[in-house]
Amino acid sequence: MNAGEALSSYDGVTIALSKGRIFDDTAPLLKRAGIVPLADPESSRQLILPTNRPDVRLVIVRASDVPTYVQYGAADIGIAGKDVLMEHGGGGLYQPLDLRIAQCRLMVAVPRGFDYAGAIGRGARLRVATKYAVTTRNHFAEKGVHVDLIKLYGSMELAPLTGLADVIVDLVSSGNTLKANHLEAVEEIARISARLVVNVAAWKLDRARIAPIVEAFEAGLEDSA
Ligand code: PRT
Ligand code: MG
Repeated sequence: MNAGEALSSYDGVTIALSKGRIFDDTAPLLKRAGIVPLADPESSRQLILPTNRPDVRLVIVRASDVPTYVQYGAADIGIAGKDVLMEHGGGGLYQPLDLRIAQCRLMVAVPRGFDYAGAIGRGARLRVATKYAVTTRNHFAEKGVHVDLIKLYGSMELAPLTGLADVIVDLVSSGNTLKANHLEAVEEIARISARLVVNVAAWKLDRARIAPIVEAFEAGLEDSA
């Protein structure tokens, strides 16, 4: 058996999550669930992290790749922001728990002083820069507002400052990033927090293996509520 086969034939539970704020906020929940990673994803180059429990391992992926790993069953469970799940569409995913971590809001923001309501009232066509193309398109379609969507992969705040776009759609928590870039939030699209997601097929066909982990997370949430 080669190393790849050995890894893909793992018969414990695989949890996919991203490093950074999702891992930082999930670590205490994992601990309350009795799961302690044996390496720190910030300093380790390992992408598969063993835990104190031989039947549980973590895989470290990009935040926006978490739903994909779980959808295709490469991970049984994932932790992802609602922003990422809305953009992915949620196919193949069961979403049993709101973990209430990594909270923020998905907002429309404009340069300070830009008359957003006026522009919409006049039926102006807005240029909107965002990494949330699907969610943004849906939001403005529901409002009946015509937009030209400009897909970016980061630093949305720069787009209005350089004339790339009129408005942006981005996550806001403290509001400091908007303020530092002379932007202001004008509309909330969604309240965001991280969710625990489960591969739908694994949940139906292999619940005895998965449910104890989901229940341990749930119990940890109740303890802290
Ligand atoms: O970095 P990578 O491209 O791999 O992915 P990512 O940027 O999506 O990952 P990461 O780790 O930055 O964010 C993971 C998840 O954390 C997101 O999907 C959200 O669900 C959640 N989250 C919560 C946030 C924030 N709060 C947040 N404030 N993600 C990003 N931000 C950014 C925001 O985009 C903006 O640039 O922080 C800035 C605003 O913060 P304030 O405090 O200045 O308002
Ligand atoms: Mg990031």
